Amino acid sequence: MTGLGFKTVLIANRGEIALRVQRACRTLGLRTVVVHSEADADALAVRQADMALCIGPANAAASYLNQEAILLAAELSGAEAVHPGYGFLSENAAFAARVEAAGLVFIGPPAAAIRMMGDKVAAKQAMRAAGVPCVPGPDTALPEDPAALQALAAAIGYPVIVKAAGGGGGRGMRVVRAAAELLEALAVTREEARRAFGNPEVYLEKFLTAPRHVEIQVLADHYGQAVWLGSRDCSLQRRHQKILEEAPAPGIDPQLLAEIGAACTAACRAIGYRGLGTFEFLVEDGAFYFIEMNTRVQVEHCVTEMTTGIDLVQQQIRVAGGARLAWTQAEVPGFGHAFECRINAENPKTFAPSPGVITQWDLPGGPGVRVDSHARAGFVVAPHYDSMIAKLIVHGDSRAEALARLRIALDEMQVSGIETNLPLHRQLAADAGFAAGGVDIHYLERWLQQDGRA
Ligand code: MV4
Repeated sequence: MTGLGFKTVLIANRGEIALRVQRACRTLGLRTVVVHSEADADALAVRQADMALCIGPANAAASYLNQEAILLAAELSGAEAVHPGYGFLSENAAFAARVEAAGLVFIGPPAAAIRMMGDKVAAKQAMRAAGVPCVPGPDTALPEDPAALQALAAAIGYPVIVKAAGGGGGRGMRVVRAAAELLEALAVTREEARRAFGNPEVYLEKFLTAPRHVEIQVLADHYGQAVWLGSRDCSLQRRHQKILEEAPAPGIDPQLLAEIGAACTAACRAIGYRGLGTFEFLVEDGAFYFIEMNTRVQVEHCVTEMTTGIDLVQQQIRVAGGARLAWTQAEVPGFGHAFECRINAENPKTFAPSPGVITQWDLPGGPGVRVDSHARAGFVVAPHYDSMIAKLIVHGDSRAEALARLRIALDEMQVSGIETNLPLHRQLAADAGFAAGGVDIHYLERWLQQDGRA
C-alpha cells in the first residue's frame, strides 16, 4: 500500500549508504533485499534486511560491481526496484539500462541521462543550451590542426585546462600555463583518456585559479516538475576527496543563487531529467560556472536534508516509483546551516588507510547532531573498500551555532582501535579561515602544508 510501482527494493551497495537507503525504504513501508560481499556478512543493513544475499568475495569487482550477480539476486529475491547508492554502479548507464530491461525500476535517472552526464562534453553542451552558465571554452571536439588549436587556446586565454570527455571528478585533466605546452598536454591527456576511459576525446576550458566548489541539489519527477533544494559548498577537499561540506554555500547572494537554481531546474525539464541530481559549479569572483552533473545521491546529501527537513533518499525513491513532487519551488523549506565531516579510518597526517577492529565507538549527541554510520564497537574496518566509517552532521540556526555544535560533537566523538581523521577535523573546526567561510578549493591542501596549523 505504498502507492509506488514496487514493494521490494534491492540495495546494491554497502557501508553507511546501504543503511541510509534501507532506512528510507523502511520508512516508506518497503521491503529491502541487501546484497553483500563475503566481507560484509555482519553488516547492520544485512541484519535489518528482509532478505540478504551474498553476491561474491570482498573484492568489489567480483561483488558490488558484478552486474550479473546483482541482477540474478534481484530475480531470485523478487525485488522490483534497485537502488545503487553512490559509487560502484550508481552512474553506470549500461547497468541502469539492464535493470530496466529486466523489468525493474532503477532508482535514479533514465539511462540516457546518466550516459549524457558521463560524457562531460555532451553534458556541457546540453547545459549551456538550457541556459546554465558554463566555464568559457568550446563545448565541441577539438580541431586537428595545430595552428587552429593554438588560436583556440589563445582566444580562451591562458591558463587553460585540458579535460577528458570521459573523465570527471578530477580524473583525466591537465593544466596548461603557456602556448609552448599546449600540444604536448593535449596529446598526453588524449592518450591517458584512451587508456583509462576508452574514449580519447578531450576538451579545453579556461582554468580558474582559485574557485570555490558549489553545488545545487535538484529533484525532478516523471511529470516535468523539478525543484532545487539549496546549495552546498564542498571546497574543502584533498586530492579530489571531499573532507567537510556545508549547506548553504556561505557568502553567496541569495538572489544569484535563486537564479542559478532556476537555471538548473529549467535544464532538468529541458533534458527530461528525473530523480535526484547535483549540478557542480566552480564559483569565482561571484560568478557560477557549470562543470559536471552527478546523477546519483551524493555522500553529502545530508547537509541538504538538515537545511530543508526533507528526507532526500525517501523522495528519490518516491519519484522513481512515479510519485509527484511534494512541493512547488516556493514551498521548498530552507532554514539554518549544516556541516558534515567525513570520518575516515586513516592516519590523520599521512592519510594512509587504517583498517582493523574498532574497540571504542563513542558517538556525540544533542540538538542538531546526526551520525550516519554502519560502524559500531567491535566492527572490523575491511581494507577492501573506501575508508569512510561515519559522517558527522550538525545543524544550527546560524552558521556560528552549527560550527559551535560541530566543535563540541568532534570533541565528544571518540574512536579507538583504528586511526581516524578526527584530529584533523578538530583542527580544521578550530581554524580561523574556515570559520570565516568561503575558502577556495586549494585552501585545505595549502593548510596541510603548513606545520603548526591551528
Ligand atoms: C576545473 C578547475 C579549474 N578550472 N576546471 C576537479 C574535479 C572536476 N570535477 C573538475 N575539477 C576542476 N576543474 C576549470 N576550468 C579546477 C578543478 C579542481 C577542483 C574542482 C572542484 C573541487 C576541487 C578541485 C581541486 C582541484 C581542481
